[in-house]
Amino acid sequence: MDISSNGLAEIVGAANVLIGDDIGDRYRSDFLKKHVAAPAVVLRPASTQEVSEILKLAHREGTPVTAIGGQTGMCGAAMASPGGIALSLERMNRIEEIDPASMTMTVQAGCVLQVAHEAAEAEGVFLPLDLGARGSAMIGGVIGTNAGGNRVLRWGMMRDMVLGLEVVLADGRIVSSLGKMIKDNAGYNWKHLLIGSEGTLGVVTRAVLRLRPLPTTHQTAIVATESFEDTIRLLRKLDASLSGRLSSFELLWGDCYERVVDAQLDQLKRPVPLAKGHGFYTVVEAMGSDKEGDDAQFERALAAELEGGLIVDAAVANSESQRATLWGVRDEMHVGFMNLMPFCNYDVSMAQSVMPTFVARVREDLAQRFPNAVSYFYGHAGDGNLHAIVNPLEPGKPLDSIAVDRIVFGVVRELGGSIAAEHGIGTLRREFLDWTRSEDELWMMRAIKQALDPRGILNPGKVL
Ligand code: LAC
Ligand code: ZN
Repeated sequence: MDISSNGLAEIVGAANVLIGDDIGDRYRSDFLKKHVAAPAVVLRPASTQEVSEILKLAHREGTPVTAIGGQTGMCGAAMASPGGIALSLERMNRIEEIDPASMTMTVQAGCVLQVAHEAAEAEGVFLPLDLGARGSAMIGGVIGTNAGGNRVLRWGMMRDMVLGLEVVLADGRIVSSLGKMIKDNAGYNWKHLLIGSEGTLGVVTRAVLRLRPLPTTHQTAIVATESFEDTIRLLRKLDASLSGRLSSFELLWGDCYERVVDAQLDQLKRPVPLAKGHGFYTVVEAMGSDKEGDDAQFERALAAELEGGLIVDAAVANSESQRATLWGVRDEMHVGFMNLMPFCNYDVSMAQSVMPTFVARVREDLAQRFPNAVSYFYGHAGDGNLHAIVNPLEPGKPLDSIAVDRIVFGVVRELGGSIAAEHGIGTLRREFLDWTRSEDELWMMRAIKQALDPRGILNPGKVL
């Protein structure tokens, strides 16, 4: 597109049209730094109206547009097309309203998740969705990927928190449905179609989010179990004995835990919170509002399982700094895997009952094809969502990620799981979408895409 003469500067102001060297790295890559985007221009609109004007223009000219936020995605969905527009929502970062009576907050898409957390908390209310990238991920991106994170077990994924949504469609049409209702069954729920569509069906500009009572207590522990079956038994028992207060259940396979805590001790001087050598380690957290009762309930629940033998070792956080240490094991796992880079990483889901089969089968199949391969498993076991890190360790050869994908997704498919639990499809998983979705499902997706974006300008090449 001809950037100088097409009126973009009139829409967003010259200072918000970035070209050439002014396009910083932040607009060119995402969390994994696997992808490099080369947009012709970065535009930073300040309002929904400006987004609409940009899309009208792009639609007329057939220019690709990729909405971008905090760039913490992991599948390349926010990598703008070469020669296209990167539409950064960063200036649309306002919290427009917090309505404690209705338990909602209305935010613009460029608001950083942690800023939304803190604003809600300041009003005595709670936005439950949380993830490691909270300090940079923006609400629009979190909605675009339907992000999950560490508290899905109790409060659900992002889609469970979006009550109202405003989007700009490919032709510039603004569709605004910023209601505050939990229940709204008037016709097709287009909102849920847009959530998780990775910028391919519309650009999210504002949302009404559902809030919850702010927990005033939290209890955090790391517990060891010997078998996967025991771990899931523990999950079910704690869910019941903590009266629904169980908020996180983050599992690490024993060898994964060892690798991470060794590296964290070495590099971050973080003490190892629980002795190594057990089969499984889980960061468990409960949240509540009963200052006297909650700690006691948590300790009773853990003590019962220690006594009963389900838990074989445990460390309970007695202070905020101990809590941070325990969560550090999980939130900063990458420290343990730096020297395995580049590696393949996965976010798959399946029934919890087949998870041990999944791990065993992946390891077997990997060993056959790549005799030196290493694989580590962890994840949101409470949600049936596992992460895997795999390096085939073929010195001197480039990473054969497609071969590893085939192995991992082959097992996922056999076990009836999903190849993309929470990170989305982007470009990284696109070739495998039909391993997890039927022809008819794909037909339906294409029909929707065609109807909403007939010229194919919205984030082309992503998802489908
Ligand atoms: C996690 C991210 C990678 O759970 O989804 O650590
Ligand atoms: Zn995750």
